[in-house]
Amino acid sequence: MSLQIIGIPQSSFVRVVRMVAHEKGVDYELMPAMPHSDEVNAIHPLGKVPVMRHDHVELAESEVISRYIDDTFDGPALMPADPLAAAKVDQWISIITTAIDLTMIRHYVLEYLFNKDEDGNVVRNRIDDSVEKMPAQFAALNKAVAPGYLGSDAFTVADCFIAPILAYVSMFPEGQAQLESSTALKDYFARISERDSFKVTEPPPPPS
Ligand SMILES: N[C@@H](CCC(=O)N[C@@H](CS)C(=O)NCC(=O)O)C(=O)O
Repeated sequence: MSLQIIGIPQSSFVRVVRMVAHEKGVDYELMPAMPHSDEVNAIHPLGKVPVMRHDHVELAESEVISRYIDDTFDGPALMPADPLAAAKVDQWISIITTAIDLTMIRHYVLEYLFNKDEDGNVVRNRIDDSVEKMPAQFAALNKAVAPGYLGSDAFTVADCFIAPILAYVSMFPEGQAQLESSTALKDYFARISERDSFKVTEPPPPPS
């Protein structure tokens, strides 16, 4: 069976694993499915996307899926061979999944898109909390791309994790302003945006 990636293409985490597959040159079938749908619940114990299926293998969690694809298929290695260099990349993946995703996607982008009051206006409290956290996170990312890629001198899985987040966060005013003033990160994101893996995984536009 070919690789199946299961989850809606609008999900930043689904985009991560799709970018990994494209970077490896692996064909896959995208099966759009909502979080908590039967297909997803069958694989992820908490119903989150992405999940994947490959022959008899079923896996959940974007980092695990990314590693499986990187380790299982031929194609360019997306993690450094050197253990310390790999640990630096892992460190960034962890920071992204435990902090940056929360600030920039869950408590900012999703708030702008889906949390409206009865008059249809955006609810500011959570957005404002996130906006306060953004300068430190953008500054850290701006510094971390100095070697050329995120925490590395070569393209890795960590770049697949941050690119979908930068794409979404820069669609909204405070995120866009932060990216504009983070010179190295802006240049880095412009380079990543030129990669085929980024272009072909572009999600459908968010609801207005
Ligand atoms: N730790 C998970 C997080 C995945 C995640 O939060 N996916 C979102 C969509 S971007 C989701 O399924 N949300 C539904 C939920 O949290 O119940 C991973 O890395 O795959």
